[in-house]
Amino acid sequence: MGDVNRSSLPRDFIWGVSTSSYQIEGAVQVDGRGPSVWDGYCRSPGHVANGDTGDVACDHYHRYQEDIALMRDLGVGAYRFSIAWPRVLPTGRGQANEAGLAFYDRLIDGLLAANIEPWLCLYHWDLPQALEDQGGWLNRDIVGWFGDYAQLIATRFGDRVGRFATFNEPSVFTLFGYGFAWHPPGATDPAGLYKATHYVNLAHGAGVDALRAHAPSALVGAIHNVQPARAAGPTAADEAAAVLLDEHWNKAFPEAQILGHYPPALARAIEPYIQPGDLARICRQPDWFGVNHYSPVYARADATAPLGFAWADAPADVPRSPIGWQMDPAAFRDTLIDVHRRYRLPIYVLENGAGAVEKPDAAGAIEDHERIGYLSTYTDALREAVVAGADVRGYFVWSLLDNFEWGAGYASRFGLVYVDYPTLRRIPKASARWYAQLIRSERAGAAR
Ligand code: IFM
Repeated sequence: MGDVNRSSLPRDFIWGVSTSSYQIEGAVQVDGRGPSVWDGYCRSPGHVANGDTGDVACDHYHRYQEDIALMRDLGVGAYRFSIAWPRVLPTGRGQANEAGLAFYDRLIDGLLAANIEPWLCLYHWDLPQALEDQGGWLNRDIVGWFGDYAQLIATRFGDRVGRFATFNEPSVFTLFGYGFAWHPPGATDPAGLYKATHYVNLAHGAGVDALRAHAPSALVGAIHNVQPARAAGPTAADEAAAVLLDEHWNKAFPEAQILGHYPPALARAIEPYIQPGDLARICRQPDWFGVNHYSPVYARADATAPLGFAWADAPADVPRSPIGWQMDPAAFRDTLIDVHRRYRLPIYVLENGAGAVEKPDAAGAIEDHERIGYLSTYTDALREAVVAGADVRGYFVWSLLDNFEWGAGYASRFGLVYVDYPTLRRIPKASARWYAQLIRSERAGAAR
């Protein structure tokens, strides 16, 4: 798509960074936080590389001021983080934990003082274990529990937070948790997957209602992973598998939440769990659409697989990031254009970035030129999407800091800032300097 210059972006375009609670906070037993499903899952052998846990992570709970200072140095206009549900409601419902809420007060106030807009996500996968013990996402009562939690958060922080998201990547934690056994609760249970999908969608609807009722001036959305779902091979069976993956990965949540229906195969699978009025409860016009995007995903036919398709790797000859994820900026551009055409909402890219296995060089620096290359080509692709008409209004790098990368533990690093885990020292990488420079020049361009 040729030459696209910086001025293609809207004047008030937001440049930000993202993180999530379990991946950075640590302090899992501090100030009354209750256990989350990830605390137990990490302790169960074989689930997380190297036996890593989020017990300490980046110790952001105690070092949030230093992390805000890092964001100020980057010059970001916004920071997307998530609340740890078990930190504010240790058993998931009932009595709130004042110390946990006070931590987020301090974080939000610190961000505002640094002129950084807080974007608050209610759920980035750390379900309170006490709720999992009552069935978790397989118990329809969780819809009400989530609504109550959303009310608590909106009431407490709605005076200072203008952007709320209900869920981050709902298709990842449901598909990996109930379809592929890669996340808690570690099941391969198609019926569970379809039930959980529907109850998460209902919880989204309840969450939007609570946020709008108790934080009426806030703008509310959800954050979806959206990637082209491709066939691993040229057969019709693989093509059909890719269509199924597309429904599960890209459409299970936004179609129900924004268009009011499930895509065809999922509609049949979820039908037993749908009660009259459910789709109306789920379908709430959001104020914006959050896109998380890294690379395309692949499926191949497998008649023996519980979901009728198997996860597949990208073709061997594609360009890859240092941790082996396909790099395909054109797919990012096309995804943004598709999301725009399909949902007609303001789009914010709330995650994009590259993972690597890194350590400082002899001079103590992290010269992450491959990440800079990734970010540079992907932000160029974003500009192309805007020129093609996509209403993209912000871009947030995943992630501010290296952090706990779920099943990969601490081995995969996505941060603009390196974390030396033994000492918890933060070292901005070359990509942090690159991003700060990009933001400065974009701001200067917008001011002209
Ligand atoms: O670290 C994750 C994040 O929690 C959700 N989106 C993808 C990131 C990289 O794997």
